[in-house]
Amino acid sequence: MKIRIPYGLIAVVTPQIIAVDEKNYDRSATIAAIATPPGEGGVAIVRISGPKALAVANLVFSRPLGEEDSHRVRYGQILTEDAQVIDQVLAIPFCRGRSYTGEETVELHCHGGSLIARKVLERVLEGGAVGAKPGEFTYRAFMNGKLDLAQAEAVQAVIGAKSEKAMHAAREQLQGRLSDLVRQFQKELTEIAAILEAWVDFPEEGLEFATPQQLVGQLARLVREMEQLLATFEQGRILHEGFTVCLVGSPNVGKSSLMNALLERERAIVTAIPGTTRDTLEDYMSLGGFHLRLIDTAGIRQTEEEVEKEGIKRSHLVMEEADIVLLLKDATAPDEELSWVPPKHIVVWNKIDLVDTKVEGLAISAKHRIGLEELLKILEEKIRSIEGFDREEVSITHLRHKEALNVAVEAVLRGMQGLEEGISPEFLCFDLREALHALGRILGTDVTEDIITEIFSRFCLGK
Ligand SMILES: Nc1nc2c(ncn2[C@@H]2O[C@H](COP(=O)(O)OP(=O)(O)OP(=O)(O)O)[C@@H](O)[C@H]2O)c(=O)[nH]1
Ligand SMILES: [Mg+2]
Repeated sequence: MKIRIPYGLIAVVTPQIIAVDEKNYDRSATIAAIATPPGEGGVAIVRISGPKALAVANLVFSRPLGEEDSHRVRYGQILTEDAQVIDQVLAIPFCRGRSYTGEETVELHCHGGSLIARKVLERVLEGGAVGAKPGEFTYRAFMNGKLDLAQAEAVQAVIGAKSEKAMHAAREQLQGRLSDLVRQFQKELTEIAAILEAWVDFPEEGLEFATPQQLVGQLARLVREMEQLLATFEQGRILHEGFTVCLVGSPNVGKSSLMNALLERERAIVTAIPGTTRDTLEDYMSLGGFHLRLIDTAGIRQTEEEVEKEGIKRSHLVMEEADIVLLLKDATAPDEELSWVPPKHIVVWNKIDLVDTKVEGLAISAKHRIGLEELLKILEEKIRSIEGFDREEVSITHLRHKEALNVAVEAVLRGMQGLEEGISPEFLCFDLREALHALGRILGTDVTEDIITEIFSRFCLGK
């Protein structure tokens, strides 16, 4: 016999936004914005979306546009109220919801001057559209079921991706790989919850569909899979923020020289005076498709000088947060003892051009660019050794997703424990529902409007 999923549970897993009252967004309005970046360019796009998109376009465009023009390019002019030409444009209507937002949309491709684009937008606003808020187009796509929340977040991640790897991960999330996995978790949890609910309703029949041991086994497997996904947060974070490499050492060992050598430009001040770098200094480079965040720091030594002291304090702070610390040492002074040791560091001997004897370990010359390839190779290996980078698995990149998954894991673990202790199935259902709700938050089925607003307000205008 097949188990029926009770209605209450279907409601939990059916995509819908539960607590959105849309005080920040008004979906009855027709919105418009310039969708291309500010500045001069070949083309600028003004996007109009909403119930009156075609009507607004028809007020400002020289040719009538109808539903039969959907997905076709129409050439014409944007006209002022008294028929003066503002610009020659291409208009593309998207009708019957077949658009990014899932609403009637018209794109106007005008000349790429920022003034022209603004004039066209102003005219569109005169025609009855209202200016869109940041992310409002994607918000509508989300509300119209074109994207779930994890996918919507991926849109911004795709736009903001700073490395090949980050773009790949974001694209996967946009295509719904993370969402599919979360839905799979939801489906399995729902089935188990349904069995438990049947048990609540018909206790005399006992657990007809599965023994408590079987259920515990299934839940344990789910927990393992969710924990595996959680473990990818580390790589996700690195994709998102970059892998932080911090250069530390005593004054004058060549940290700033190495920073410049890696960046291939004179980013940091280099002098023969110990204590040159006072503040932390950061910049980015790419390595093997990864995004590297390099931080140069003030040389660490005993000092009473106030500015330098503050700089050294910052060196210590940066060291604690870095993914890897390059501890630079001067090969001409190999016996120097340090009174401090950074966490997870690699020792790099610099200035090997000045010593005749062979130096053990990783040895470079920042000034003469010797050994840099070896150093970069080691750094790349370090990044790749992080859990999951080699396997092409789905990763989570947002703290929000991590927190939701954590809640789900905790709830399922509580449920499992309850099952083992023979607790009444009502309580177990409660735990599983909590897990389902938490998973729903990743997809946006169970989030408050504040969270939604927070997410979309981080988007760029016109997206
Ligand atoms: N011969 C040689 N000199 C180097 C090398 N790397 C750095 N130097 C020199 O060492 C001196 C100090 O270099 P910096 O890069 O400013 O050293 P730093 O570690 O940033 O020093 P602070 O900012 O004072 O902590 C400069 O005169 C550099 O030209 C190297 O590989 N070989
Ligand atoms: Mg320096």
